Amino acid sequence: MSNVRYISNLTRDTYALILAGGRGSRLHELTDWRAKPALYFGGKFRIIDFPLSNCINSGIRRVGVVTQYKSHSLIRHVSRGWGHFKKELGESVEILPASQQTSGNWYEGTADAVFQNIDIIRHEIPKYVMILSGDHVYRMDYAGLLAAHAESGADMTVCCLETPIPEAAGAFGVMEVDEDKRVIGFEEKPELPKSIPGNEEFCLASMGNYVFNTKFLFDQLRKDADNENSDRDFGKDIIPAIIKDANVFAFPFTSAVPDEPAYWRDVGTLDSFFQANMELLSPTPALNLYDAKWPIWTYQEQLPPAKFVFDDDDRRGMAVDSIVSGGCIISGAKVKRSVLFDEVRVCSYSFVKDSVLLPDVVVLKNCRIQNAIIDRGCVIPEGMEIGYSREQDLARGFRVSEKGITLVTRKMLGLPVGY
Ligand code: ADQ
Ligand code: ADP
Repeated sequence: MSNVRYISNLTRDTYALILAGGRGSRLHELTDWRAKPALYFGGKFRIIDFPLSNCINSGIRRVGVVTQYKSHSLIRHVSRGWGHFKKELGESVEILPASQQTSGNWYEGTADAVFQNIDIIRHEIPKYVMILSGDHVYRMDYAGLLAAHAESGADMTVCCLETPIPEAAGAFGVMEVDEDKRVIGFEEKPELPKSIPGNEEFCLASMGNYVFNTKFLFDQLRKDADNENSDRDFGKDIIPAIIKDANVFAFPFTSAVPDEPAYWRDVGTLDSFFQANMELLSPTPALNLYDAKWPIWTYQEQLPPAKFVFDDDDRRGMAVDSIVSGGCIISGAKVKRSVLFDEVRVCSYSFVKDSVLLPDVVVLKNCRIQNAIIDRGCVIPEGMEIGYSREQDLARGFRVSEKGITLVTRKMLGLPVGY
């Protein structure tokens, strides 16, 4: 089965479609002006870089990125960073915005987003279509999934993750499988998920990643398009409708890199976004961005290296237990346990700890910041304290999350909109 030639034929015969149109409403103002897949992550990446890198690292070289909601920065990023593939070599990363294809309408649900691009997929003549969520940070070798799909004789395969029941309730599609991993039940976001027999605290959650035999997929999408009562969604409509008559199998999510833990994070809330960024600061994080075996590719600007300097009063500029990206300058200020994206400036006498600062943030003098997410381009005025008093932060119009993380955006600071 693990015959390399066999697997490379499977990956060559696959067209991957990354669904990247989601709103990410639980991220509040962080996704007011960018789609969730365009959200920054890990010092120099955006979420979309993870599924795209997984495709490339798995040998899948024909990829479509389906966009819809607030797609400007997503499209800019994908075209700058992923636009260099050579069609002549059978490689392409294409952006597929809504309103371009069949009906001229916005995509209704996820199935409609694929349906409206049937002609583009058909043109590629793939044997398999892989539909991937663009909303999650994870490392996955899709070649293993394809091999399992081909071997089981499935019409469709759904990736699944054993998930604690309280986490899955109301949030994920949950499936039941038989001893051969055939899916025999599927409920979209049930309030009371069915547990895994013998493992009562966990259920099998869908990761929103699917492989279909192409013809089977097209047949189901056409059938669904004729059904007036459908929401045109894979989880709500397509999967529950097909499991009785078709061969649908579950594929348990496994690590992309042998000997390293499997990594998957839903960064759908301010707290989980913050937490997943903070985890990267550990000396041995579950997601090792320095691993040359599974590189994460991105678009990066040409920037000078980060700089740490004494200020005029001879105060040392320093950062410890932190990720500091290109173009940053820390002058006479201290940064601790924080993630600083490109071109952040922290000025004299300021102290930043346990925080995520997105690109182009400027922290002026004498600020104290902790437990905060500062959105791109914010200029923090001299002497401002953030994250020290919930009441003070709320009074200033900042958002404070359930777990006490303060979000600051340009708009909240009264800075001009747009960037
Ligand atoms: P949801 O989490 O609700 O459930 P959904 O909003 O359907 O996810 O989005 C799935 C993916 O499609 C995301 O990457 C999103 O960005 C994108 N997307 C959403 N609407 C889109 C549209 N109209 N056009 C283009 N792209 C769009 C799904 C499944 C569940 C499963 C979870 C796993 O329905 O069964 O458990 O994903 O996260
Ligand atoms: P990113 O930081 O993800 O690159 P941008 O800051 O470039 O995102 O914003 C994406 C798009 O949204 C840009 O076209 C920008 O001008 C627009 N935009 C951002 N913030 C606002 C706002 N508050 N009001 C109107 N448009 C905005």
